[in-house]
Amino acid sequence: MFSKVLIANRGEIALRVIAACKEMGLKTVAVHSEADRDSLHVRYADDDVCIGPAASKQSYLSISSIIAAAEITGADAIHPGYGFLSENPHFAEIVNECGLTFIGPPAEAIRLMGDKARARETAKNAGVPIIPGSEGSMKTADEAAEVANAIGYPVILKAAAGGGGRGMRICWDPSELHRQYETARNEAERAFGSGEVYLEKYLERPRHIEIQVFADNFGRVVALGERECSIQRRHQKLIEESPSPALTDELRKRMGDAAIRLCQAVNYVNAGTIEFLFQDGEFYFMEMNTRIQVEHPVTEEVTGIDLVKEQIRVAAGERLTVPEGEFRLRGHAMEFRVNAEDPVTFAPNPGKIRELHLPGGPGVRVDTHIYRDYVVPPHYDSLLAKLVVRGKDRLDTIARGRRALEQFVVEGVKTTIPLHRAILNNEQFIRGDISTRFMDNFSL
Ligand code: MV4
Repeated sequence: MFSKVLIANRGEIALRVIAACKEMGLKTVAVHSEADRDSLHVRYADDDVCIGPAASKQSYLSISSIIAAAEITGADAIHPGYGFLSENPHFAEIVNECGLTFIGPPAEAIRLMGDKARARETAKNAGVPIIPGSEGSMKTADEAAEVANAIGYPVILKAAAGGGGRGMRICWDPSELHRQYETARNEAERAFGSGEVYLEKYLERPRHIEIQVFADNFGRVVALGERECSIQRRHQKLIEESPSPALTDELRKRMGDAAIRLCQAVNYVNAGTIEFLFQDGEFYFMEMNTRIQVEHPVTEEVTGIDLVKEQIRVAAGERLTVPEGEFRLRGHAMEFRVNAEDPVTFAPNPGKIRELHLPGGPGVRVDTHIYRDYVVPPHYDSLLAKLVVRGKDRLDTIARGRRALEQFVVEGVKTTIPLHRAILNNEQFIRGDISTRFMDNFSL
């Protein structure tokens, strides 16, 4: 086991990793930018190192500064959290080459899944259902038109180096295809440095359902159920829950088995998430995320597994402690992302937290780094807190969510709390009748 873990991140996830380390008896190192001197992760860690100015590029994305911080403090492993360097295969390689351990998957698996067109081909070859579309990425607009004509419109063009909703173009009929293909290529080239695009049939009302997976170095791969993440806006998730109101035990098993096959095909190790689109009773592979995700607590609450501790154990060469045998989800859990944003326009709203009361009591968990008088800096994402509630079933969980959101007080910055309160009173949401289009016609 490691003796000292450096956390290459900030905010609530840095605190989450520190919590796991402390409970495992491991020392911790926080790194921080000049804008994060007064952050809780800096105070809670055993050591802390300032790694640069506020801009992420010069601090949380600075590989050399982070490696130097690890060497100075004698850390033997680095946890990347989510975002920042978490899915950078080059970073994972350098960490390992420096004699440290990257707490995450092998660099090769990160690289392969980072190419969304190759990921799609790999999934297909592993017998995982994919959305009808191109084989890998396409060379010309004519090739794209041929594929589109074969599968029928509408189609969606996606950047192979993109992901998470960036660099996508929907095409409703053949007259648009050539122009959209060129636009997609140019945008992808500018945004990701690669103009490669692939094509899929466009599903008009899908759900986003993802499977949490975990693999160790002894060949064990497990699927830990799903998270339904359809409630999102501008590709930012707002609410996640498990189990999904759309899945049966039979579908859950089939999706889990498909996810496991993909992991085995890429020699995956550590925590990962396979994203699927689900429509009309069918599921299709979309992307794999090779990191711990923001919404991991939802899975922790219904499985009783501490995913971050498992990440650390597996990276240290230990076996997964997940029990063998029949797997089932217990009760229901829901996560509400509380962002420092205008709940109507979704514009970021950084500033000073003047008043704060966090909800608690039965079945309520709040993962957060904020405190009264904390100043939310404008340089990073706007996540303030994750409110995670658990109940015996979905309606029980919704009731608990309403209660917790009523008791949650944040003053000084605008937050998404009022939006969550409204969603929990929406009939369609309560029925579980949701898709990725839910927020299109929802507003306060
Ligand atoms: C799609 C799709 C419909 N059909 N692909 C958005 C995120 C990125 N990972 C892929 N996305 C989508 N891909 C096909 N073939 C619809 C979306 C999509 C979406 C997916 C998940 C959650 C929210 C979404 C919102 C808009 C579009």
